[in-house]
Amino acid sequence: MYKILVTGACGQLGSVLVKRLRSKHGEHNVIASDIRSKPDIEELFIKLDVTDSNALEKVITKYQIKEIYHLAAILSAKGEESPLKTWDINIKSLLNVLEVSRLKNVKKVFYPSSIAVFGDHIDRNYTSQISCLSPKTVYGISKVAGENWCQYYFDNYGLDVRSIRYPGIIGYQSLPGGGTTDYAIDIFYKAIEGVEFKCFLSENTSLPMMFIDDAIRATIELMRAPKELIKTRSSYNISGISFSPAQIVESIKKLLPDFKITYKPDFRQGIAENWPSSINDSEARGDWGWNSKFNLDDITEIMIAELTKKNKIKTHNV
Ligand code: AKB
Repeated sequence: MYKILVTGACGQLGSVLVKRLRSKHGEHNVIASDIRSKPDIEELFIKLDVTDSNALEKVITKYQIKEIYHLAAILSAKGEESPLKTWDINIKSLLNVLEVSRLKNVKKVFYPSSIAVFGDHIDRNYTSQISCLSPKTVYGISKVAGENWCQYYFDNYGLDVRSIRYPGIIGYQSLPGGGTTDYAIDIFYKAIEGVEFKCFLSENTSLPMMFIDDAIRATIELMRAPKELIKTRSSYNISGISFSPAQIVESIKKLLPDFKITYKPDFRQGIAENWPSSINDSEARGDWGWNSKFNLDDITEIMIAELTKKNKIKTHNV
């Protein structure tokens, strides 16, 4: 088995993906890296700044890395606080990964894109893979450029780069990390604490979302699909479910009837209004067999159960 490197391994996707890859490929074949350090993935963990190409090259050479999941990035809402830094980090790190992969004979690279690539010139309902990409955030601009760079490295150097446009991802394993869709995680923390949730989106703003298990499975299925099935080398649309704050509240209230929410839209409302409300993922379904499994009530049930468990452990340890 060859060695795999995950960058941004302490993030929402990374922390779960590392565990899943290790259970599939063996503890010692998956090297987790991040610019931060986090105790629960200390095993084979490297502190790595991917914008430093020499440091990246050393890791790839030392561990003979043959596959990279490049997850390190600054997300949409956080990115708007410092646009130039976001562009610099998101693009520099990707170009380092692509170039070092080309030079060091890395076999496969995974690049996470996002629904943030879409902007105001789309049909927001059931948005197609091939749509006008006119993003309004620096995060979205960096993802469009990133997709094009992936296509370029595939076309010109034959680098086997694969990518997914993730919707908002909902998981209980880590705290929200600066995204516009992160309200749909934060809301569960408030619900189990019995605290009123102040929502930064308005009640009927529907966005594409996905449970973390589906997102991880999509990533692994895409990376394991035979090469000849991968027809899109920029990035694949994938769809899970779509819901608005009002709909998630309705779902939470089935289990926690006293839950309360107030709406105070801020700049993130503007970001959400430029994103699709639902996604057409027929290319991913047709090419490599993508199919999501979790609906909103499934997600609510799991989130409430898991966060309640975590909260009890926290309270017990205080
Ligand atoms: C964000 O909200 O920025 C991310 C994303 C949709 O890429 N969750």
